[in-house]
Amino acid sequence: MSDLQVVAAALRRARHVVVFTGAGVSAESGIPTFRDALSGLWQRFDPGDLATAEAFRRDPALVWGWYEWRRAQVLKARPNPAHQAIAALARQVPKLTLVTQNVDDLHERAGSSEVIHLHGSLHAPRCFACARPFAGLAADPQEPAAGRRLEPPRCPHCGGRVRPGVVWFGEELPAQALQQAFAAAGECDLLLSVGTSGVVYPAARIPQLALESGALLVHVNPQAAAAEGAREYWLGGAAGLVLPQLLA
Ligand code: BJW
Ligand code: ZN
Repeated sequence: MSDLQVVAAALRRARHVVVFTGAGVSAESGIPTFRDALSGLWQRFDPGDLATAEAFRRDPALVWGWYEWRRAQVLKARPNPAHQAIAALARQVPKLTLVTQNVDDLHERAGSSEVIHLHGSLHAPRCFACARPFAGLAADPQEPAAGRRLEPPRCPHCGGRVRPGVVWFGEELPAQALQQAFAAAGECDLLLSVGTSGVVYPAARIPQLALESGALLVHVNPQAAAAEGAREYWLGGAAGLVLPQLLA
């Protein structure tokens, strides 16, 4: 049996599956990843200038413009066969927990419900000063250029600047989301890790936790993933090709 067949069979037997996704799951929708060698965002932009609270304090218009550029890209994009396969899998197994590091809403638009967002969302900004959610985002942002500065809106309650609702470096992940993800990883029988480089903590502990708790760990990624253990598999290829084959 091929590894694909072994994993497909294990999926059919599994009672609780965790799907853990990263930027690679949205790559085929045209959303750039962070660390891919040619197209990754961190090849073109310095995370220290854009993805920290310090950067926002220093130059809010630079940071806000960059996130509005990314939000406009997501609004134009559509879910791909990988998002759709994950939504379909949830209808086939007794229990599925979907945990994503992504800040887009493509899982939801593919029909997945109760998505656990570890790194927040591009679509849920809040006040940098008082933390109240901000409801006034333009539904149809005119797509600013990648490096275009844009003044963030002001909070209607306190006048503070509105910030993107994402988790920046050095910030805590939402406690409840992280706790739910750890709990699911600790009790699942199979974890599918899809399209993530697995270098950002604490999220990167989730697949390891599943493996340590006795689950099968399956990486779906065109880049080779270390899969040494007897219960660890790597299915090489684009998520939009591999995941539909797993369900077939
Ligand atoms: C495909 C594909 C296809 C392509 N199909 N696959 C040392 C120095 C500094 C900091 C640290 C340190 N050690 C630890 C830290 C902490 C830090 C961290 O982990 N840093 C490491 C990078 C070293 N972590 C944090 O700061 C976290 N908070 C924290 O720890 O709080 C505790 C604390 C609080 C206070 C004080 C002290 C401690 C927060 C991390 C937040 C991460 N935020 C970002 C940005 C979010 C906002 C935004 O979107 O701008 O989240 S970073 C970025 O990386 C984003 C992603 O969610 C995250 C993970 O990336 P992902 O999804 O894996 O993408 P890539 O690009 O890395 O990988 C894509 C993969 O897809 C590749 O493998 C491709 O091969 C594959 N692929 N096409 C399938 N078609
Ligand atoms: Zn406020």
